[in-house]
Parts: sequence; C-alpha cells; structure tokens
Amino acid sequence: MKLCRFTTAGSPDARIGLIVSGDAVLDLTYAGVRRVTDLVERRDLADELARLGRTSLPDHPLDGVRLLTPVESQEVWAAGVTYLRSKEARMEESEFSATAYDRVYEASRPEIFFKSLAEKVVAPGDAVGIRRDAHWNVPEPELALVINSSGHIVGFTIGNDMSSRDIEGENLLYLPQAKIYTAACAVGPWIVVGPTEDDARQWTIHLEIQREGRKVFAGETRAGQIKRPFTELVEYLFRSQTFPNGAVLLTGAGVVPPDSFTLQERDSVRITISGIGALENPVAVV
Ligand code: DO4
Ligand code: MG
Repeated sequence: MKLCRFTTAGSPDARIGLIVSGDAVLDLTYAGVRRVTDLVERRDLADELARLGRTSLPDHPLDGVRLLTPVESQEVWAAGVTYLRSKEARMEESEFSATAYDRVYEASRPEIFFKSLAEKVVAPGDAVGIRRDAHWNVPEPELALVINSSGHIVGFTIGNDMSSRDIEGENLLYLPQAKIYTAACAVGPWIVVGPTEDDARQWTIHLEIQREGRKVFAGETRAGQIKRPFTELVEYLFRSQTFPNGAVLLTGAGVVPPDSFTLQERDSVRITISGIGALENPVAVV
C-alpha cells in the first residue's frame, strides 16, 4: 500500500492519497484523513489502510496529480557509512578523515546526522541543489525509514542525501555544510506500508544520472548490504531524543559514482528502489 501527499489542479491544499491500483489515487481527504503524521501513529495502520482502500472514495488519475514529498512535519535524519562501499569511498576521498570512517563502520554507535527540516525537503520532480561553492557534488540514493513518534518503522520511502564531497573530504567538521543546504534532501514519491525489514532488505537500489538526455552514470546495490539492522539505527536515533511528529531516517548510500564524476546543473537524478518506485529530480545550482 502506497500512501502519498498530493495537490490537484483545482486546489493548492495538500491532500492525502492511497494508491490502490497502479494509476489511481484514492483521495483519503474525503474520509477525514488530513495528515500522514497522525495516520502513521495508528497501531492498526495496515488494517486501516486496507479498510480505506475498500471504501468508495473519489479518486484521481496518478498522472493528473502533483505528488508532494510524503515528509509532512517529521525531522529528516541520515545514517552514514552503513555500506562497505560508502566507507571505502570516503576513506579514499580524505586521508585526513579516513580513520574516522574506518572506525565508525566498525563501532557500536552508528554515524547519524541531522539532514533536513520537513519544510525544506524537495518533492518529486522539483530541483535538488548543488552548492555553488563546491566542485564535487553527488546524489546519495538511500532507502528511507518512516518512523512514528513511538519509534516504530511504519513504512519505507526513497531519500536523496545530496552531498558535496570536496567539502566533506576537506575536513569532517565541515560535514553539516557538505550535507545541509538549500534543496539538499529529496524524499518521495510515497510511503510504502506493509513490507517488513526482511522484505525491504531484498530490494535493489538503482541510481541513474542523465545529462542532456544521455546516461552519464548508473549503479545499483541491494538494501541487504546495509551493515546494521534498521531497528538498531532507529534505536540509536531515538536514544535520549523524542520525535513528537515522528522522523524519517535515510539509511546510507551504497552506490557512489567514481571520483571523476560530479553533478552538473540540469542533470537528472533518478533513484529507483524495487519495492517502492522512483524518485526523480533535476539538478540546480543553489
Ligand atoms: O560521513 C559522511 C556521510 C556518510 C553518508 O551520508 C552515507 O554513507 O550515506
Ligand atoms: Mg548519505
């Protein structure tokens, strides 16, 4: 079951939808559902969505609505160095910080950092940013966990943890500048409810970057390559911290373009996760 936020041509207000078949969005707003954040607090979420899916509510063709990010008011956080590929790429990027990456990959406590306020998250189809003061910029295609205020993983979506590798590589203390800036985080296109962690670990994560209609990079990994259990990442995120609106946690990048590659303005970034769908964004300089 796919839960989304969208607008229609007739109204700028965000509506909540359930994609029941491939191309129709059931408009849950007519059933009084106003916020994803409230819905995902329900202990019977999957049953409730199944029930709503059987009701005869008005629907819209999927290609006739504008999908918004499903992140409504949750803070977005990100785990790092959760794949061997990420550890190796970052150790190569910075002699200065190599030991830190090596250590955190093996340590009990994972790397978890703040990524974005909800209102700054980029929607499907809108531009993600590359910093004008950086010269080595990449997307990071990541499986994202949707977590309610009790710390339960209630669904999965796709995240793009846009990163400036030259800034990050110069000094680890620059990580927030490499990771948090305008349009540095895209999440969408919807939340998939129902699959378990074991199901999600079977999914493939594919990144494709197009430039002037030509493929300039493609790579793939499997979510099963993530070193730590998702529940462990969530447990650390919720340690000594409350999230009244829940949280979204990006689980790290396992596809890293070669060091010779940097994004350019007007490139198109498409991240496809097999159990979810695709998140596509053009690139703009910010
Ligand atoms: O430590 C730097 C960031 C790591 C990260 O974002 C990732 O592994 O995905
Ligand atoms: Mg990342």
